[in-house]
This record gives sequence, structure tokens and C-alpha cells, in this order.
Amino acid sequence: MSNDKNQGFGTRAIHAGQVADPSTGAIMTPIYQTSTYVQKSPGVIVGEYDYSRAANPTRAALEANLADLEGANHGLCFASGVAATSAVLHLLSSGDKVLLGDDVYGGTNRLFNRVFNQLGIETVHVDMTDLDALKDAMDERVKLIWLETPTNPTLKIADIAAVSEIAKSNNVILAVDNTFATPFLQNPLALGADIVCHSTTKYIGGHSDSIGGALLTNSDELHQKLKFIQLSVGAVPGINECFLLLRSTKTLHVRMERHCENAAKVANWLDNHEHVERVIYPGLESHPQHELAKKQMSGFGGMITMYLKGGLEESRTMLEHTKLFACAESLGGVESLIEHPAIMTHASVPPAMREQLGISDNLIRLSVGIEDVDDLIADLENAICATMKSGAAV
Ligand code: P1T
Repeated sequence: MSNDKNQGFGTRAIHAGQVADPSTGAIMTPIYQTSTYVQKSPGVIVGEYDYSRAANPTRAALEANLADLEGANHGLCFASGVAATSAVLHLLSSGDKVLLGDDVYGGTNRLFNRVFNQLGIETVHVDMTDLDALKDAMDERVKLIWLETPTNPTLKIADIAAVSEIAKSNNVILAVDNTFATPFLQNPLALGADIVCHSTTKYIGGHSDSIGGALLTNSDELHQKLKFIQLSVGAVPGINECFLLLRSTKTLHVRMERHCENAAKVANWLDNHEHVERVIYPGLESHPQHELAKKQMSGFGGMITMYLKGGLEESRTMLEHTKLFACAESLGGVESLIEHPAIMTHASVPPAMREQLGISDNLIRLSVGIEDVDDLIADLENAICATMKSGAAV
């Protein structure tokens, strides 16, 4: 098994956590499609495994691979990104408080505010780009800070190292959802985070064919607690999903390079378009945290958020007229997607909060895929043109 931390990301993506199958030499980790394992005598197991909710060799290879890519000692995989998030929330008890980034995936907002609040866990939203606001929100009941960076969908960038200092001085766990950046572009643990969360459904999976989540940590104590939750709550991924993800991580670095390259070109093109009001992309100098993004990330990612000139009608027309950019929820696949956060991914965020965050009717989110970028730009041009022809554009 290759676990050489000095090797480059691509080498580790392809080899870390994986060995040729000892019984056949199969170079790819087999799909161990088994729920249970025969024991020699009650309680005397043959190898390391007794039941697949607890552990499975295909999942173990994936967990080791993802841990390596995040520079973590431990990895745990879950049935979805939301299941991974829930596992972290299960660390808390009734009466505890969480400081949650104000801009997060709509399903994350819903989980904190409409599921775990019923178990007595209070959520306070904080703009994580405002460190003074974070310090002000801190009190002795706060046990967890949860943030995304870049955020979904307004792509705000939080200073992970600075937030981590505040977390440490208050004895609070810092969890960073690194789904948008991926371990190729950003490693929150190296910047002081305690837990990294991924929706592997997105860039890590990369082919829009599986749902999954992962948690990575360097803390033995947190790992033991989270592993106990994984076993006890049981939201583990299917083995075929694990196999698909193991295949996907082998190309993560190559895909991410192309996502970043394409997104930069699309963002620049949109930025100069007369019917686009504003483009948010961490790689643009106009992005409020562009300098921080340059420091904290090794690339700016494949996500772009834009404000089209006009309102709901114009946005609808644009989303109905793209042909390559499929109108769909999710992100991070090789194919480009376009969506309307206010109606789709962030519909569960209360309207007042959406307004405060700028998730308005003319906000459109693009997940720029790895197709030929000129074709992507032509597709967007046609769709924006359609909003003008329909008389919708202003
Ligand atoms: O869908 P699931 O695998 O459960 O992941 C949830 C999740 C967690 N974190 C972030 C940053 C996410 O974006 C998501 C899911 N997001 C979408 C489905 C979306 O279109 O934004």
C-alpha cells in the first residue's frame, strides 16, 4: 500500500490506501459485496471484518484513500454528504450551540435548523468572513463551528487558519465542508480544522453517478467517536458506491485542473457580458476575498455564481435554453450544470435569509464541467441571447 506523504497528489490519488488483491493479484480493489464474514468460532474472526456496517474492505480502501488526500490520519465514509454532516452533529448534546456559516447548502441549513434543533441543539448563523462577528457569537455553550469555503452558492471565502485560532482558543471543534474546493485545491486540516467533510457526490465522485459523504480527521479521539456514530447510526455507503469513488479519485487531480481552467475562462467571459450584472468567482480580482483565496487555495475551482440582468423570467428563460449546461441540482460532475438556487438547491432556506444572502431571483449557479470551453461559452451565449429575444432581458 502506498502511503508516502511526500508523493504528489496525483500519485497518492491513484495509489493511496490500495493494494493488489492478495488472493488474485487484481490491481483494482474488488467490490466485496458481502454483508457478513464467517467466523472460526463465536467472536473469533478470520481477518479484520465481522459485519459490513462496521467495516468492509472496499470501503476501508476508500476511507484510507480519502484520508490520505486530505492529509488526515483517519477517514470515514457515509451514505451521503448530509449523513456525514449528521454524524458530526451527533457529537453534540441537547443544550449545545453551533455557529454555522450563514451561506451553506440548503440541505445543511435544513438539517441544523429543522432536525437537530428539535433535539435541543441551537444553531446561530454567522458570516464566517467576519471574524469579529464570529468572536462576538462565541459563548460557553458553543461546541462546534461549521463552515463551507467557498460557500454554496455565493462563493464566500472564510479564512480557515484565522477561524481555527478562534475555535482553539474557545475549545470548540472546527468542521469545514470542503466539497466545493476538494482536497486537490484546499486542505483545511493543515490550516487547523479538526474535521473535514465532503459530499463525495460532487467533485470526488465527479461523474454524477453516486451519492456519498466522508469525514476526515487527525484526531484519534474524534475519529473514535465518529466511528462509533457511523456504526451505531448506520448511514454507511453501499459497496458499489465505494468502488465507483475509488475509481473516481484516480482522476480527481486531472479533472480539477480542467474544471479550474474552464471556469476561469467562463467567468472572465461572463464578467464582460453586457447582460450579466455581476459574476462571483474566487479567481476574479473583483471577488471580495480574492487575495485570501489565492493564499488558501491552489486554484479557484469550477463553480461560478452570476447575477443575470433582470429577474425570475429572465433567469427561467436562460435555464430553459442552455443545451450543454443541464438544468439540474448538484455540481462537480464532468458535465456542466446550471441551476437556480432560490427555486432549487436553497428553496429550504427561509426567504428572509435568502434575501439577506443575495440569493435572489436573478442569481444563477454554474458548475462548469470539463467539456471544450468554447462550446460551453457558445451555449451560454445562446441562452443569454434567448433571454433578450424573448423580450425578457432589460
Ligand atoms: O447531497 P449530499 O451528498 O447529501 O451532500 C450534501 C451537501 C453537503 N455540502 C455541500 C457543500 C453541498 O453542496 C451538498 C449538496 N449540494 C447540492 C446537492 C447542490 O446542488 O448544491
